[in-house]
Amino acid sequence: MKNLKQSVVYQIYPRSFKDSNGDGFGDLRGVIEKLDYLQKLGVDYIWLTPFYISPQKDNGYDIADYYKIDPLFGEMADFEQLVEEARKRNIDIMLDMVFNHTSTEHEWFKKALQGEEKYKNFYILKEGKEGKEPTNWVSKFGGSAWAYREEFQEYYLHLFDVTQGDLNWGNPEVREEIYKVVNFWLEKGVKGFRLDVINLISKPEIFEDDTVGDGRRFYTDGPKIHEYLKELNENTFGKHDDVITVGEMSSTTIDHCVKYSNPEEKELSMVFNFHHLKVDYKNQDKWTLMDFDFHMLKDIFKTWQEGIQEGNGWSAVFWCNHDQPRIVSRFGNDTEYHHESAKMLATTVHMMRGTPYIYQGEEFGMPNPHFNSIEQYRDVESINYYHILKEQGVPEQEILEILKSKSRDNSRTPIPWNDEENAGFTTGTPWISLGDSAKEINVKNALEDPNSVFYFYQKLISLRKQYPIIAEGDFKMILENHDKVMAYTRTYENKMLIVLNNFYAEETKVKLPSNIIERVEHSDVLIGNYENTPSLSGEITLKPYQSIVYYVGLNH
Ligand code: TEU
Repeated sequence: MKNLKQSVVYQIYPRSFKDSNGDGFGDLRGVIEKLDYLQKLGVDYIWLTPFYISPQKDNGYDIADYYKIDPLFGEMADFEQLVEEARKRNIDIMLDMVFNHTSTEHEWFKKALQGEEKYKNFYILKEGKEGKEPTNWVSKFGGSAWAYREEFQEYYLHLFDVTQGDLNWGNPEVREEIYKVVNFWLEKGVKGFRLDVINLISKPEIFEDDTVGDGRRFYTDGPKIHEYLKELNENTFGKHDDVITVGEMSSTTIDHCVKYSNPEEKELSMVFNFHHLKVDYKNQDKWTLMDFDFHMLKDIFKTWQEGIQEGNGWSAVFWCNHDQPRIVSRFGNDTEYHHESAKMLATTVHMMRGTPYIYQGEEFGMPNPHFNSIEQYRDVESINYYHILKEQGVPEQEILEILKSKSRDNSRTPIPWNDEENAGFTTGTPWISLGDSAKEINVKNALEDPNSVFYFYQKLISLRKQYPIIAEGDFKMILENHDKVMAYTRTYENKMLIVLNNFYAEETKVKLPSNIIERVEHSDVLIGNYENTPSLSGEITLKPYQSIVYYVGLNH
């Protein structure tokens, strides 16, 4: 059985990973083709984002049939072969389960529209208030969270797109259906689940206007969330001791996350939170341009790393996923210090307490694509906000700049495998353009260069397996007031890791706390992103984007 704390998960967005049949969309057979590459990297699990039958309004997060594979991605035999081939390489499969909502093309929703009471009760339908929406809640993708349907003579709730109707978890029949889905995939040999926006499933008893916000405080970590998760666990994955789970937690709190992920609670194995990825939002609004606030980033990591540890919970640690811009373009430097900053960012997260997640392309430092026209975008959220910002009178050029740094499509461009036509992703026309760097920053080049970002990730992954301190050590933030360096220690038995990361393109000095230096008996450099690394001393000069991990034996 795999040790969760020593494992690393690799996220695949199949439609952009590798196309095997020339239709321009990546698919499951494409994933099978690249398993040797993933084995070389050394990952333990692959998380596949949704490939089930879907109208693809939200690229598969709008599921119309939980049991079948969308022809875009292949068929069940392909999936079964993928499980088997991955297993041969000691890689297990984690599936993405979207249970907060279904597509409005799901047969439950269709039956509800036809007036079947049983299925109307699968969704959240409410009467309007004085000819308007039942509440003023705002959809995460813009506009009202309610849509009126003539057939219902009522509004239904959709926290996301209008084609994604929220399920009514208060209805035990809905919960039973969900358990069936999870158990179906468990029988196929799946060893992990990523649960999409799972902390939004428990809606309040009473629906009321939010006079201070967009409504999220009423349904985020809602009243019965822990009860629902315990019941889900007990009826599905909890019956298997080799299955891991991760909950995607939107706008959550530490106290809830401890409860979600403390093994004693029997809910989930670990949790994602997104607070560290909002440090470049002006007034918490994503659709603005702002440099990231480094002190805020440090504060958030300190609070979360130390807080979850105290409550005996477990985190999924990460920078990238299919909803986030590429990290090297965001908090790093995708020009002059591309390699250095990609490696530094990798070190920052992989040495933390938690299970690291790598998003496809991150392992060779893939940057944002730098799109220049609205026609290049495909994402429903980006296109909605393009129109919302237009209506607000924001000039076209400014909107394009915002999208260029904030759009979810930044992470959704095809993986460049080599420097051939379409970077070897497809022999057809890719569903979304390749990034502008594909000729230089691609898998082929990364594999040919022994100093590449790829081999650095490979090393980080293997260190985690060799050194228990990386998996088990206590976390403590140090040098909290330093303006350029994120520094922390991990301690385990009589050993310590000292992790130093310069987040800026200038040289900088750090003075290590004397109470640490006094305890050093001997020290080695575990990993660093420059050829020459200074040995450990009270004062160290870090080069631009330099990161160093010291492995220290303590004298007491
Ligand atoms: O994302 C949840 C979520 O909260 C994101 O939509 C996030 O708020 C947004 O991307 C930031 O701008 C999950 C999936 O990861 C996402 O792809 C889906 O669109 C969404 O749920 C709905 O299922």
